[in-house]
Amino acid sequence: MNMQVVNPRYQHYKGPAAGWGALRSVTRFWLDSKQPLKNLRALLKTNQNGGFDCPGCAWGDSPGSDRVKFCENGAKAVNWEATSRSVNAAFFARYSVTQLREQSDYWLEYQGRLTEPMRYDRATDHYVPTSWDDAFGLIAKHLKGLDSPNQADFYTSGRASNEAAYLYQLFGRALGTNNFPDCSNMCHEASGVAMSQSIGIGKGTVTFSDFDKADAIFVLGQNPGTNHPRMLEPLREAVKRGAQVVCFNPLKERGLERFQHPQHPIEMLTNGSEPINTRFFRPALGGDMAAMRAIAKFLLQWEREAVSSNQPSVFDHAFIAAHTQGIDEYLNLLDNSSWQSLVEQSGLTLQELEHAAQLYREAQRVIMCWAMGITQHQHSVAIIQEITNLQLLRGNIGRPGAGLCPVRGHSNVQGDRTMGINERPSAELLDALQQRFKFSVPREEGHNVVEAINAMLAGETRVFVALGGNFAQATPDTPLSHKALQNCELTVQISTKLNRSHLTTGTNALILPCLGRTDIDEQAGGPQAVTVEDSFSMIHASYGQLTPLSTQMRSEPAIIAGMAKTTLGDTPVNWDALIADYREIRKLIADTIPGFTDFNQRLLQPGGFYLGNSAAERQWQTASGKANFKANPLLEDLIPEQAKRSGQQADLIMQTLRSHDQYNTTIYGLDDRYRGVTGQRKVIFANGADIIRLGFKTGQKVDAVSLWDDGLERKIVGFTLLAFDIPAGQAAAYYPEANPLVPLQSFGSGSFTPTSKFIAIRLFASETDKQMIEAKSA
Ligand SMILES: Nc1nc2c(c(=O)[nH]1)N[C@H]1C(S)=C(S)[C@@H](COP(=O)(O)OP(=O)(O)OC[C@H]3O[C@@H](n4cnc5c(=O)[nH]c(N)nc54)[C@H](O)[C@@H]3O)O[C@H]1N2
Ligand SMILES: Nc1nc2c(c(=O)[nH]1)N[C@H]1C(S)=C(S)[C@@H](COP(=O)(O)OP(=O)(O)OC[C@H]3O[C@@H](n4cnc5c(=O)[nH]c(N)nc54)[C@H](O)[C@@H]3O)O[C@H]1N2
Ligand SMILES: [Mo]
Repeated sequence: MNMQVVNPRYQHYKGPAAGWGALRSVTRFWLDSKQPLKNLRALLKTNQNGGFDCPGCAWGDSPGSDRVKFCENGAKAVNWEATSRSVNAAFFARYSVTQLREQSDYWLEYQGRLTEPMRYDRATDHYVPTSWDDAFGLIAKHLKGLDSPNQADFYTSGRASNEAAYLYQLFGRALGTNNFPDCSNMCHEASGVAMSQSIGIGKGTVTFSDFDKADAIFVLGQNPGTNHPRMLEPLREAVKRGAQVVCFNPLKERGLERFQHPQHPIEMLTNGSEPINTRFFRPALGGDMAAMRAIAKFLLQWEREAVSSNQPSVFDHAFIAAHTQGIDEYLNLLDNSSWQSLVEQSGLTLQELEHAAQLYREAQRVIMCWAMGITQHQHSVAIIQEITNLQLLRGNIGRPGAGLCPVRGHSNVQGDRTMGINERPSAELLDALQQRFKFSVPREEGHNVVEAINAMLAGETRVFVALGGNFAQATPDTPLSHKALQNCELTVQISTKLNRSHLTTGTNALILPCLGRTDIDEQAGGPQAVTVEDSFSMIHASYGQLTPLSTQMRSEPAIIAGMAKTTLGDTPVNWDALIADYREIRKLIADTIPGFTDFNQRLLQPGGFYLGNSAAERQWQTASGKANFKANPLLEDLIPEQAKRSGQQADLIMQTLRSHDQYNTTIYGLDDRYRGVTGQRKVIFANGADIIRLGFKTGQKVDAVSLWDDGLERKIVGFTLLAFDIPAGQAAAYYPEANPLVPLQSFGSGSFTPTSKFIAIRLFASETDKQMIEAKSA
């Protein structure tokens, strides 16, 4: 997997998910890390007691300590972090920032780990070495020079540990702001918003053991074969014991079809594989709300038939009476939703919808899982509330084998929220902080990601600090987001690897190199553990295993404490003492965050501890004290008004998604094995019939523009059009290459999440192609 250029290829992939293909791929990445033996030792410590938490996804660990607990893409994440290549002062002396900007995202991260603190020198357009003290001094000077603390934004990506996140929010709030935009704003925000309103808690209600008990597992808008490979095992086990695994996905993702277990020797030797799903439905983009509503409408019809013929009820009346409110209004809405509108919007036939409803009804215990195909739409909050309504009808929340499972992305994104990384913090959290630390806690709401970009563009935000992530590439409307960062007086990136955000500098800019999950974190009090929370609300410790590449790197908590101490002095805490021994941070967490009493002691439990979930216990922390049926009207038209007002007709509706060789904006390679794509990422998948209808040929280079009414041209150029097994009218392209098409103002109602899975686009024969042809014929 050297940075060699492979000829772009495109060929149907016939193999199963995981299996030999995965093993081959892991081996390549592993050798390429340049320290294969060290990394093998590290890999075997992934997700083990006394080892580190996988920096990949937020899927929980299977109980039992004898199992290998990493997957192909977890191994890639580990090898990517644990490389021996370094991006140091010599590297930055060699390349100017302008030169670096010419390189691909793939090339940038491939250069290795950031190993020294660097300051951007505008005069020479180079990053130059700086000391930690000078870096902290520059940050303090800028923060103290603000007219209001709300002129600073503190971004967090979801890899930060609980300890780092807690200190970060404490620092920001002690400074006086709730400006904590985070990757969650672009990810599962809608899940948190929807579930908080419906069931009084924004987190999944199931744990690992529920997957062994469910009669049906619905997987909506998720591609676990690539993004949560460890989830394939429980899905396959479920199919084996006769449970239903029902997928809703417009794409027949390989990882949702067949699975070869990399840790089952017989399956590997015989090249056997097992099915992952029992039924696959392919809805329209954004069609899941209508699909869920149709299932509920069938249940209502069958419930009425059961009542009139004295058959057992379809609804769980005891649960509904004791635990919910709002059912009448909801049932009215079901009666008033026409079958025709549900069929049209879902993109599924009435027969398919009825079949899905039967599968749902026949299962005594149902788990609903979902990810980005559900959360990145204009009406995501309503879609998730419809999923919840359905579960409430049959009492499928708060009993074994049933519940809601928003499958999180980043390995600690859920924990970061628990620690208070939230631009709209609860009064409970703010009161607890005020009481414990005796400073006047800011009560005003802060910026989410979209609001932060708007504030930077307007010149209201002057300092931008990022605890990880790649803000420049992860956000929508790329050129605008870049302009926003460049508008700041100071941008600070606390990072492990070089990315485009480092090259999209404010007037002043800093790169602060930090330790990653795999690195040993040695402090005055000895090597430190950090903690994380997975999608099942399990909290456990993570111990780095590898010697850091450079003594100049610092841990995230140490960097935050350094910024805080230089800016605020020893208030509201003695920052140095917290860094000497992270148990001191955990004591503060125990004092202020519910559920963490005796934090340090409970961490000693093998496998960690369960934080608990009120809804799982059928306690509803809503205003009504009950679980709420939410009667949201169906959108009349999924295409937003603003797109229609552009006066243009969309050719296709496009979603942006992840390839198999990437972790968000981190590109590990140019292949997408399960979709048959090799050596390229600038592709647009479309239906063969659409390609003909629009007058193109498969393999042709095209440009795409998106429709919006603000007069800006949003365009991506020179993408190869590929005929793919995708429903008519739809297209798909990779994130982040397609992000310039997502309008900043196109976000979910109530969630502010960019609508990355629903973009109205038009296609044109590529200008780059035309220019080439003209050049040739000249
Ligand atoms: N290896 C690897 N692991 C990862 C990540 C990674 O990039 N690489 N990213 C991590 C992060 S932060 C996250 S949030 C998760 C993301 O995990 P996923 O949500 O699985 O990621 P996406 O690639 O965005 O896939 C979205 C899926 O939803 C489908 N889809 C799109 N629109 C719709 C729709 O309207 N309805 C339905 N039913 N389906 C739809 C797409 O076809 C696709 O299969 O993975 C995490 N894990
Ligand atoms: N169009 C479109 N846009 C999307 C999405 C989509 O599906 N489509 N998905 C959205 C989603 S779900 C998410 S979560 C966001 C992701 O947004 P981000 O979390 O901001 O982006 P990442 O690509 O995960 O960040 C990668 C960078 O994080 C840094 N990093 C890695 N590990 C560590 C660490 O341990 N500590 C620190 N300090 N830094 C580290 C490295 O420098 C690396 O370059 O993107 C969103 N954007
Ligand atoms: Mo995410």
